[in-house]
Amino acid sequence: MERTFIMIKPDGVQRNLIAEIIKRFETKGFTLVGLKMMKVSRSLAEKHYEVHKERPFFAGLVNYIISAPVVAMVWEGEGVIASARKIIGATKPLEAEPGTIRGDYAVTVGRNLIHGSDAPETAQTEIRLWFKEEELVSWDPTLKPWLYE
Ligand code: DAT
Ligand code: MG
Repeated sequence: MERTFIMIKPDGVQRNLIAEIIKRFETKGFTLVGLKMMKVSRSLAEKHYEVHKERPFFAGLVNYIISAPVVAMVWEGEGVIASARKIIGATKPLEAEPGTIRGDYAVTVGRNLIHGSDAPETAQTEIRLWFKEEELVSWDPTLKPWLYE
């Protein structure tokens, strides 16, 4: 089963959207295998967004991520990496389709509520960066036969 790293960013926490966001992945049929609320250190934020470190928005992005708590999660399921990206919507919320999280609840790219890994390799790297092995819980949802043939 595939796993992906999802983070509710500080604006999602401050805007009381934690439950609404979690609900979308849960009701879709994905399985929560890791969950923690945390204040992100500058070094973790910089590591997480390392690919963007030469971009002009990097400093603002890091300051935003460390400005208030986040909710870090790992979700599991068939095709969860690409599906979560669709549930999240386009990076620029004004271009995100209605029905997506960013399309429904956000306006600007600098406050786009949520992060989701973009590919299998980044999912693996990000899960390792944010979670210790013992923080991830493998379990067998009783609903599974009703979600998968
Ligand atoms: P995504 O979060 O959809 O994977 P990304 O990986 O391209 O998008 O960028 C990471 C984050 O950086 C994004 O969620 C918000 C911020 N960002 C990206 N492009 C930006 C821009 N042009 N101006 C300001 N912030 C930007
Ligand atoms: Mg990205």
